Amino acid sequence: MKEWEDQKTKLVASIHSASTLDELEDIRITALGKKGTITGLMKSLGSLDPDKRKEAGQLLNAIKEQVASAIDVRKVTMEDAALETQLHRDRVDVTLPIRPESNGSIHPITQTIDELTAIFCEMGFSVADGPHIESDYYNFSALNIPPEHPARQEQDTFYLPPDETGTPRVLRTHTSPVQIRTMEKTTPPIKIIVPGRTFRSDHDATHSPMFHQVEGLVIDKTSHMGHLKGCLIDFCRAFFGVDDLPVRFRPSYFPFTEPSAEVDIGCTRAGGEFRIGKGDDWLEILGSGMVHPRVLSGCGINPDEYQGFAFGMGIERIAMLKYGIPDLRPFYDTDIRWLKHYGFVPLDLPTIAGGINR
Ligand code: 2NL
Repeated sequence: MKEWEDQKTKLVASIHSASTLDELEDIRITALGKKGTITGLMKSLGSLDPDKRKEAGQLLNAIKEQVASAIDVRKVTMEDAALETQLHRDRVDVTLPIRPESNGSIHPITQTIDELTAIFCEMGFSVADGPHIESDYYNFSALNIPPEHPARQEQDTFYLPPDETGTPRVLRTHTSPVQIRTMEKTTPPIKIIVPGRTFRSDHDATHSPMFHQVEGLVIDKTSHMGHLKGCLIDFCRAFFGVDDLPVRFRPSYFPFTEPSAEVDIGCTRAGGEFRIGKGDDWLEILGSGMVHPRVLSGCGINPDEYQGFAFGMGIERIAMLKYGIPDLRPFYDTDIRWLKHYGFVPLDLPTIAGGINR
């Protein structure tokens, strides 16, 4: 039995000094394999006296377990070391400049989101996001959109099978559900923008079933229509890079805001030319309004204490206007030639004067 202990000590020492997984496997086979030394000793137990057999059996079992566990421990150590080496070898230094021959580019939607985010963040907004799959409540009811409203119709909305509780689900048709979720869980002041994907069952030359929107929400005790106007005028001028861009507010209607206003910017269409800036014509780019008291109270915010404004716009639309992109459909074609033409140089960091350094 002393021999067995010595044999174990030697085995464990060789396990510790094994330097490859193959070597370790050889040791395992030699000791614990079908024809292994320990397996052999186990087999020979049968020839011992019954009174000695029990004690010897227990000792051999303990030895076998100690050897097996030493192998397991060594194996994990070696695998960890191998992974460490590989991670070190495959390390990528993301701070290196891009290769000059790189022909990747930033998609205009990404660029536009980066630019408008920079503008609103400069004004003190934070960015929020949320799920694409929403309940009917967050997408419609919480926004004071009545059950019979045309926006809820199957022609316009992608309905999904209800969840396990039977709640009807939709692909969000606007990013507003994210603002609802934020109002539910935050005590004002709130000042967020929500850029993201939205979905409507509409597909033609000027509509895509998946498109992008950015919405904004400001809730506090004192924000009023004057703040809404100042905020959106500043945004339009910064985004289009025209200091004296005319901006006009037109009365409108949305179920979730009261009063509501659509926002037009000045442009010219004289002589076949289209240009944003001072001119003889107007172009609609935004919807906005003071958040409806019913929407606030539905989120647990007291409308007698808090108020605020909200707005929304289509990102494809403002990207097309700013960058002179004539057609909506190629946005989603991943056509490398289109991306080369309309894409942006990577690492051309967005600034609030975005687009000028193109
Ligand atoms: C448009 C108009 C708008 C909003 C979106 C909003 C969200 C909440 C509460 C109140 Cl949670 N309003 N969003 C308000 C006015 C207009 O979007 O033309 N979008 C493309």
